[in-house]
Amino acid sequence: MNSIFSQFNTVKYEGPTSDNALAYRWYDADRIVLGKALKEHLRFAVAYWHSLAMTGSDPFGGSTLARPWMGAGDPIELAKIKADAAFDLFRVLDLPFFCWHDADIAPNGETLAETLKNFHTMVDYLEQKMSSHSTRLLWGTANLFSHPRFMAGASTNPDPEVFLWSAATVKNCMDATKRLGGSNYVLWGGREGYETLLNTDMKQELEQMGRFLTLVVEYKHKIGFEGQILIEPKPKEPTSHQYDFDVATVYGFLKRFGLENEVRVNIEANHATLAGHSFEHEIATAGGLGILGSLDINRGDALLGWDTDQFPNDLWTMTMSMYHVIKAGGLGQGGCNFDAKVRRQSFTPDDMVHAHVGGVDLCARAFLAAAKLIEDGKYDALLSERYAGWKSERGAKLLSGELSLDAIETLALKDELNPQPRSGRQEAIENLLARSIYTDAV
Ligand code: XLS
Ligand code: CA
Ligand code: CA
Repeated sequence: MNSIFSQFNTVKYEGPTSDNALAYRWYDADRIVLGKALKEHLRFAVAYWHSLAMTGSDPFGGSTLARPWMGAGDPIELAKIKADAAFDLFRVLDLPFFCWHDADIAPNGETLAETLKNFHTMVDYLEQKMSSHSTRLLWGTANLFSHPRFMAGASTNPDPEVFLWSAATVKNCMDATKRLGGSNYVLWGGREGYETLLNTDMKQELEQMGRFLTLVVEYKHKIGFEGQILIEPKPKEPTSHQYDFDVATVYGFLKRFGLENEVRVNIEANHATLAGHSFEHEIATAGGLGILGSLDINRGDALLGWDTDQFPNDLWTMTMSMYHVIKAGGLGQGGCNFDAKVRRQSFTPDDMVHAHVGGVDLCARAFLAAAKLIEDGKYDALLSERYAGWKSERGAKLLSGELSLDAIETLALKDELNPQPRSGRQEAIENLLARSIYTDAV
């Protein structure tokens, strides 16, 4: 079957010295690193919504990416042409996973019943495609934000009819994710937030959101879905205040509804920066709280300050992010999903291939550099030395809870304390990391 990607051979690993623009230089999928193949650590996924459904439009102009499935015709037939192209792109990139929203793979209908019928027709088609391809489903999700009915939110909508519609949709998306062997089910709170508090009962809306998530977790157990349920934090856009602001906020929400052992997070790089954090900060926070689930790989544009979803290109940031992933015990059932889109002017099919090749290589190179840092041990030794006091008998006692505040006062006076400032060694650490990241990664 011909598609816009048929002209491309499968991208192969050719090593760092290759001058073939469409080869992997760093992503040697089967290379064993820290006891496991690189492809099993990273579990790369292609995002259906950006790579197949995105039109190139922005707030100032319409579509620039004219794809064959975007013209006039029978909506299901067009969705099948899109699916054929998707699996052809997966073949070219040779990546192990993909992700979808219901609305990316199937057309909306007039009613809920018709929308669900279209959806299941396309899930059947994807199942058939997957039987002859090696690409698996990393996660499925529901688009509960594009249609006007969701303009005031999905589960947090003031109208319970929208809650009903959304719950029925998520139930069907979870069924489909399970059927297609998905490793995770993601909930991004598209319009779960508010534009103005003047028309918003925040307490009421958070109750609704907690109930919705509890229903999702109960249903996961009811159908025996073995994937993880993931919430994707984002601080703003489209609403000015999104309830799932960042990892720490999500953790507080999960604790409140008793779901902290049931739900993890899918962390997106550009959402981290929109929240005023770094990607590695969000990963380290989730790692520390034991809720790291999966990653959405991309970057923002510091000069624009909105969710530009560009392919990543910063080796330093990605290396430190991978370092914290490894420290958190890895991505487990999660993976690295390219929630990234080509720029508006990059409308040719080869732009799509170049974008993924660069993103894959950047992440693979960063992972290799992070693994090397850990194996080398110098950086970890500097950190251990900085906190060595807490490993002493006195440090351990302070953390154990056996000393009250007044007992600590007695101890402090008895020991005639005289703590001396010590260098934080920031520049020495930066130099150590720079040497390792930019020269030792091969
Ligand atoms: C939007 C989000 C979205 C989620 C899935 O900003 O990144 O694409 O990843 O709904
Ligand atoms: Ca995302
Ligand atoms: Ca985004």
